[in-house]
Amino acid sequence: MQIKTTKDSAQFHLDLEKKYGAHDYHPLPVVLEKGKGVFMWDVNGKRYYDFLSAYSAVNQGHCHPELVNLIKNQAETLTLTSRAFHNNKLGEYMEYATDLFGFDQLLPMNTGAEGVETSIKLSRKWGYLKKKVKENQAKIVVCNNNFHGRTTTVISFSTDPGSKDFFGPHTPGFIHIPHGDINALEDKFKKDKNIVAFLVEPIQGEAGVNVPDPDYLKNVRLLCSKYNVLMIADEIQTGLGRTGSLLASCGNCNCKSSCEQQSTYVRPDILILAKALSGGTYPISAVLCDSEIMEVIQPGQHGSTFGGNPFAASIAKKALEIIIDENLSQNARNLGQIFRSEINKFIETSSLVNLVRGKGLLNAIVINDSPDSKTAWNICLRLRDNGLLAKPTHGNVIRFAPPLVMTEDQLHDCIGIITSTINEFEPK
Ligand code: IF1
Repeated sequence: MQIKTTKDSAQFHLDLEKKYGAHDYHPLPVVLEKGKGVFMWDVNGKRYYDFLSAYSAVNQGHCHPELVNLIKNQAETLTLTSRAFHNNKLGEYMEYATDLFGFDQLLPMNTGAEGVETSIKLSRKWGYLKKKVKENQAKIVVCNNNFHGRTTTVISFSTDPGSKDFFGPHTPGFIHIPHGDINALEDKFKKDKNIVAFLVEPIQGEAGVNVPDPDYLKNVRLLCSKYNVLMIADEIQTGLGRTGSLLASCGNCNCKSSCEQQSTYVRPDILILAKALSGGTYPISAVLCDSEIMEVIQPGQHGSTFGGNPFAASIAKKALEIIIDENLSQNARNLGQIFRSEINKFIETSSLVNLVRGKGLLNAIVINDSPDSKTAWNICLRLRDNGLLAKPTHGNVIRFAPPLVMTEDQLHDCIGIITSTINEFEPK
């Protein structure tokens, strides 16, 4: 006789997902039920530090009380009108966000991939109407090992076979260069006058937290201006305080913290935000640029059912205010420096960890094992048992990205869990 699992058992939920759900993920075996701040609890009441933040969507911490209260109020007031009509939240959000990041206008969408698609459409049409590129000849430069989402045009320029293969025919018009290679970028700009944009993650997250040279983005900015190419910064994962400043690239952001990047201010032509733009409560993305670019989209030429709804607009404005009011960029910078410093000390005596890299609270460690080994995965399973949730990116890289509201004491607690867990795997 099959023993009936109760609804509060993890296995009950795992079985349902396995039977009724697409198998498009390979999650760590843990079933979560509650989140608050830096913590999540599973269905058995076990508490975990969240060291992934839903891939940097929960920068403000789980269920931030100000967001929860706002959501409760707005949910019983007005959630969706469609853009067929105006609503009383969108304009104030747009004003706040364009002032904060220093751009003329904002186009509201929902997912990050939609934001990236929007930036591609804007760049192509700007190329045709303003740069006078011959129609259907526009090219966009992208980086190897990029991750910009999973829609068919976006995966068309992925270099990851798992994301791209068997989803063709792929959208043409993309040129690949190595991330961080400024000479390769200029080489392409010199050779192809049909290039209208360069789409870049300031730090490549999924590729394993690849941090370019400090002056890379500044040089990208100079080249894009020199060759009349739009610089598109995909800050969906690196933005909103994650890397220790409001944005990893753009400096014109009125951030109140003494941003260490003051000297390397870079302002892209198009800025894409998502994830923490809602504090992890709702899919919200935004594309910001100046009017000279935004005006190529005229009424009826782009949009979405939920883009700019009053529920999302009110959430996004509050989510941004929390980042500024709670000085989360500064906290991320301070705690990130402590994290890398402590892990570097640990590395001195570890044979398993090669290096730690990152900026702010977007970090990763590289495990000294082959990329196809199970070591990183097994370490994450033990981290789970020891009360901390993280997940490998590609192969032997483990990404560490806690909510930016973490305290220094909590960080030291987590560092202790991470180092003691890795020690369990050190050769005896
Ligand atoms: C998954 C990865 C991270 C992003 C950047 C655009 C998007 C993302 C820089 C698209 C989304 C998410 C997608 C999610 C897991 C996660 C992820 F592992 F897939 F690659 F963070 F690194 N630009 N990243 O990081 O935004 O459409 O998802 O809202 O698909 O598994 P989205």
